[in-house]
Amino acid sequence: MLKEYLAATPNPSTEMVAFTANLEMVARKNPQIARLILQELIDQRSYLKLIASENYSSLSTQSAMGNFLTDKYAEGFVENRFYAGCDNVDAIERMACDEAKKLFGAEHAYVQPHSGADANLVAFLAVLRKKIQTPMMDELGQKNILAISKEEWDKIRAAMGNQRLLGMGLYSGGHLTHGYRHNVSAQLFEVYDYNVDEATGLLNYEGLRKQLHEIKPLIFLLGFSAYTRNIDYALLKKYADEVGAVMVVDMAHFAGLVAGGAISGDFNPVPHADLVTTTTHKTLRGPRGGMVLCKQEYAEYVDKGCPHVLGGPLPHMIAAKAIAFGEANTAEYKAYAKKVMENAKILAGALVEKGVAVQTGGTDNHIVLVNVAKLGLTGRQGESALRECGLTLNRNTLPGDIYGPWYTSGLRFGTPATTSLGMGEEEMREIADIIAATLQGIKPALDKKGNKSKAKFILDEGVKAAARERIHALLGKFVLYPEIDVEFLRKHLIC
Ligand code: DSN
Repeated sequence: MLKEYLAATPNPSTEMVAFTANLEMVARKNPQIARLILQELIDQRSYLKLIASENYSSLSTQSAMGNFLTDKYAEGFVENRFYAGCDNVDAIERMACDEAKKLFGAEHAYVQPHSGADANLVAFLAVLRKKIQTPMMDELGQKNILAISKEEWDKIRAAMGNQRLLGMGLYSGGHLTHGYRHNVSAQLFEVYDYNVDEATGLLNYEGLRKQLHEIKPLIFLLGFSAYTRNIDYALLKKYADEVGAVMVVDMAHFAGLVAGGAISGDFNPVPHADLVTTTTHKTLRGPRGGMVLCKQEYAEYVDKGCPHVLGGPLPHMIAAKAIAFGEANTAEYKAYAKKVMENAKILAGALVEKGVAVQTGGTDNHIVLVNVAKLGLTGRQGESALRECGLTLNRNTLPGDIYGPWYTSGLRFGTPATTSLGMGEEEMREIADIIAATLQGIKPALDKKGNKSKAKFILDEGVKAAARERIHALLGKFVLYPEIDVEFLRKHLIC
């Protein structure tokens, strides 16, 4: 393929050469995988990405993660490895940590977590270890956390005393790793949750303060997967200090907005929280992975994430994180972060104008939450119908959800990916119009007894065709990775 491309192209682009060579090498070993990689690009170009937690990383970031760094074991931490020959990985990891500290103004950064869930575990274990170093914990420290039996957990709990965690409830927008009963966080801690007001969808700060005083948690966990308003971390840190709680903020969703300065001051958790966890691939637009930022007093505990919690670090992913952090520390990225937020506000406002019920009436970040139960639909019906129309997004539970976590009452939209493509106000209004027309053009299907289905729906064919055409036109103007000539690759991909 590469030879044909070079022969046919007077001015070949580096990106196309690299991608073609890469795909050709994959195709030599497994053409089906090569085809699926290409198909993923075709799909991502064909559907409008409104998943709030997804984005498009740069091709430079992707190149940094696809190489022989993957072959190196480097358990431990910079200059304290359990393997020989880690000089290059040390340099890469040091660089990634420095870039992260610079980007977020953090005292300390740990870039090894493989995901946001891992980052949360590293933070939780760091708090536990710093607070209470017990012989029991040391003994179990090397054991896979999932292999610790219930009896052992009970002993650890008894030895450690206060192990309460206060986190945001799942229906209010909290994440599974914030104490959901089927997640290991619920086994590590005695979990309590706080919730938003069902009528307003907002956090109640005085209520939270009261709960903090009643529960006196070891960890006060903030952050969310689905909440659309700014949170005053400066104020909540004062409340946490009143009861001696360690404040941990999971900023996975909005890290990119913090990095770009679009979320700042009291709403930026980094200067206020004891520890901050994040993913690196959502608004931050880096490779798939996680990270912990913390105050210096937690550094030595956090840096022991591997081997305490994590498997061996992934040096290729750490290299890609360093590239992405550098990309985020630019004026261009600052403008991007601001635009992500502006676009979300425009999208929310335009949906409201069209009679769609937007939770809290709008947004302060990149997320827009819509209540489709008010249109007589489930989130599942809305999600599937919109996908048929060419929009990808996900259903989401809402406070007091009448349909539960599988069907849900809500839809979650996000603007990070469309903004990466370069879309702005005009496109947000067009997207809102398509969403509203689609949601208003669906009816739940009826079963034989006349009961409304929670999954099946009837979508007007005319509405669907019109929506698809409009999405196609939008995506034709904002092409993902325009340097990649998909038609050429499809034609030449050897099967
Ligand atoms: N998948 C992420 C989200 O969508 O919020 C969190 O796990």
